[in-house]
Amino acid sequence: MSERTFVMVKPDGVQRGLIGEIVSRFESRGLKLVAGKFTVIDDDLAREHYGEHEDKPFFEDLTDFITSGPVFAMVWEGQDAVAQVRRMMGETDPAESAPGTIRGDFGLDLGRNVIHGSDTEEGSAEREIDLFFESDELVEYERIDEPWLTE
Ligand code: DAT
Ligand code: MG
Repeated sequence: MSERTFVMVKPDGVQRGLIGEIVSRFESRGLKLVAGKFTVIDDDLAREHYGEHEDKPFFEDLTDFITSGPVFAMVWEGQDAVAQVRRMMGETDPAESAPGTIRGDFGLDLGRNVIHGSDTEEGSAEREIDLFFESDELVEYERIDEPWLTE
């Protein structure tokens, strides 16, 4: 089923020049870019975005890090997009992530894992998309290869 997911190149990924590489992987996979925003997250948005972790010992470091520089926030659409993006990202800890995944290819450390993607929990992707984008920032169009991507 076609669905949308929220993805973000984190400040480390931006500073390390990985935006293009990461976007390219999703594009080549056949996912469709629906929205994109290059921005610096403020503290309120960071705390809301990572609200599920507010009681964890790493929460302050996490919100400090995610607000420390620009991020590239995106919405990608496609068949099973939430789970497929998570598979392409690898594990939360780059050290545990297989080569070939984004974190496994570009990261070494749990606290600098390059990319965020919505988890597969019901409603997570919608919640994050709504946090970062207005509905008129989501662009509806057909990609020319769509008929060739799914049976
Ligand atoms: P994910 O980003 O894979 O969805 P998560 O939602 O569990 O992982 O955690 C959000 C981010 O917080 C994660 O990308 C990196 C950081 N993080 C998670 N667990 C951590 C830990 N034990 N120590 C330090 N940072 C952690
Ligand atoms: Mg998560």
